[in-house]
Amino acid sequence: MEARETPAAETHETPASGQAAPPVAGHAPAPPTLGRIAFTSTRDGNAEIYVMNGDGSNLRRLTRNGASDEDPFWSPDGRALAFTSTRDASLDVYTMAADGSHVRRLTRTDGDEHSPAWSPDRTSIAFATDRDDGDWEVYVMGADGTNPRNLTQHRGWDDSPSWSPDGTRIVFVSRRDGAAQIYVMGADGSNPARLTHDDHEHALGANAWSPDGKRIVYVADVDGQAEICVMAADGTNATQLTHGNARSATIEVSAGWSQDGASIVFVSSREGDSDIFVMRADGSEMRNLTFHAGDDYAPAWGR
Ligand SMILES: [Ca+2]
Ligand SMILES: [Ca+2]
Ligand SMILES: [Ca+2]
Repeated sequence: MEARETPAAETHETPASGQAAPPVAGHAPAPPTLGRIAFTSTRDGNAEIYVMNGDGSNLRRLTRNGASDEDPFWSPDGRALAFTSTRDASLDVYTMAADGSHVRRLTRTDGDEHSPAWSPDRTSIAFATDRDDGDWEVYVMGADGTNPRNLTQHRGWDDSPSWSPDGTRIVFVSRRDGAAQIYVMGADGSNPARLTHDDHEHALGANAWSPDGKRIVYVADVDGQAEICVMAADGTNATQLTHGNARSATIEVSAGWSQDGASIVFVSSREGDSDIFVMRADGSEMRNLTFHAGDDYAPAWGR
């Protein structure tokens, strides 16, 4: 496992990014509670989108629909959310204002669309779809749904796009070489390159570029358990952040960054059911924000 090649102690002393929050001896501060976290929960009977403050307070429900509403992703200015819904039959990408109003459907296909990711300049939304022939591809379209383009055009499962903060590159997950691995390509689909080189499965829907552009958080299968890992954006310095217990084959299933890059939000079943957790970017100070028996998943941290 690549993530274990770098001793944790060494990593803490010389973080790959130079940006990791330094641990404070004695009294480590609580994780910053900046911004808002949107997520999906089944707590009210079916999958709906909720938003809460970064400390778990001020929970609000944004969708009320008998269909599944999932996969929220903040617009860069925090005023809107992209999400997916089955309300019109197949999975499609929608947008809504941050208060749940002004819902707009962006895709109209018989195939499925998921994992919408708003570009840093707010003009585009990348997503994954099987609309063509059932083979998943990463697409990009205008933020109004116009001009969809296939960026990957490769046999094999391509999924989970995440933009670099400067908008020039997209990191994604692909099974084109066998087990799911992390790849990066230009925002126009050019020059795809593989970042991870191990035989472990890497979770789909889990990778995210850090706000400073220097790191990528992702989920890797480590000895049968899904764990949160970070690596430098060039694929080096892989470091495993979580170390789940043996109760479940899957512990951590997705991850993203706070806007300031100091914290990571992720989904874990380490306390039984699926909940939203936050921790500092070095893996310390883990906290459960949802504490609800329903399934809570697909977090996105916005301003
Ligand atoms: Ca569709
Ligand atoms: Ca493909
Ligand atoms: Ca829960």
